[in-house]
Amino acid sequence: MTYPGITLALSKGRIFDETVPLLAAAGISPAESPESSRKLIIGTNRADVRLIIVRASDVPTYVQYGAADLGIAGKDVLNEHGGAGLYQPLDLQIARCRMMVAVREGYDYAGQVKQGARIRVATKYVNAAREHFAGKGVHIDLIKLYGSMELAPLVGLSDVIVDLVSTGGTLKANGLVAVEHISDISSRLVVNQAALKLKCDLIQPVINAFSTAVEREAGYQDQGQAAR
Ligand code: PRT
Ligand code: MG
Repeated sequence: MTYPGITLALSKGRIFDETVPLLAAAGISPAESPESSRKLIIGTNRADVRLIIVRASDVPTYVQYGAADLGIAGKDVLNEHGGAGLYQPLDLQIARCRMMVAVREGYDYAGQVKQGARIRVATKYVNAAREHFAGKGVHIDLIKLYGSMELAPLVGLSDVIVDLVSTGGTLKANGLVAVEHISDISSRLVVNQAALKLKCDLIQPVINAFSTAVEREAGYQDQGQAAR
């Protein structure tokens, strides 16, 4: 039952895809892709490292309870989870996007907010939304959704949404516009604190390799900017 090596929790899609190069820097390559395989436990080229594939918002939970030793999760997810029991040693700078407030084109957001009216906010990110509007002194009715937030203002479920934006294509396709930037989001490495002590000889080299890879990538980006 107890696995002697280390278990890393990942979600499939953008986080898995952007983690593969970091794993390669640590000498780890997944035996299969979660897109083509239905397996939830994926082996690697190393007998002492395995991956588990979970929903993005479940990653902190697996690591918190020690079912995974390490995980990779967006700052958005960690903010909603609360981060209890998790050591967060690294900002991996992957799966980057922005947490934004968006409304239907033509909606007078500035006017509504100034009036001090109660606005209805639909979002999956209730902690982030509550903090943001509390900071502005705006009263809100929070409507918790689990996805497709863009629909809510279109069908009269809410006045505004709080959602993640990367290209802006989804907002545009649905006649919505971003009106406020709440925060920049990227993914973090999270580590179970007990596992870090017990399996330090296995976990620390992975943290170090990821850290070096992130610094190298940042260096490339600086060079790219300098050349421009
Ligand atoms: O899909 P599922 O319900 O399982 O969970 P999830 O949506 O949280 O997971 P996933 O795998 O889609 O995203 C994992 C992490 O990637 C998130 O927790 C974020 O930290 C990060 N990330 C980066 C994003 C985006 N970019 C992003 N664009 N997560 C979601 N989106 C969505 C956004 O919610 C919106 O619906 O993409 C749409 C907007 O994209 P653009 O390019 O049209 O602006
Ligand atoms: Mg998604």
